[in-house]
Amino acid sequence: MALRPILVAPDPRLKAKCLPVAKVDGEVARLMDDLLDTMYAAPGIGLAAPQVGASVRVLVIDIAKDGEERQPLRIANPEFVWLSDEDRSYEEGCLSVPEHYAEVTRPAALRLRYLDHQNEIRELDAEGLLATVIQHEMDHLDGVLFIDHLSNLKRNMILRKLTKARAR
Ligand code: GNR
Ligand code: NI
Repeated sequence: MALRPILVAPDPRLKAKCLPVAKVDGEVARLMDDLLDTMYAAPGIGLAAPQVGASVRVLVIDIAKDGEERQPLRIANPEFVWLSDEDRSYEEGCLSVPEHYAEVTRPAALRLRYLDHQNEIRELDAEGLLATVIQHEMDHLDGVLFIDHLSNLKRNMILRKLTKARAR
């Protein structure tokens, strides 16, 4: 069990394009477990490696509700196999953009291919909240935050507030 500090925007480490892992070995599996511990403690429903300063294509998700059994997803090197033409809009937040929320429109459903914590190739079909969070986390691996989907005006307003809040 290890918690890692979560980086807050604007931080250049959140803008980097992350590299794939060569394979999911013990070190990557440990990173996945640290990400889950950090995500549950926050609390959040997803967390990507760059949010704790690790520039690799690794992320975790658990959208189970409070009181329900945990359903952790440990994901490395994810790729979209399919994205729906249909979109959906959802009010997103981000642990790296604390206390700000905005509607983001993305494909409503998808199929994902990835490596799990045992380095096995897996595929997953997702819709609804899970599809939204998968895309939010995969954006992080390319240095993209949900505020990058907003107008320049809205994004700059949020970034200015985060910079001011940090100075305190
Ligand atoms: O905890 C989180 N909630 C959330 C809500 C709507 C859309 C996306 C998310 S992900 C976020 C955690 C986070 O920042 N992951 O990168
Ligand atoms: Ni996020």
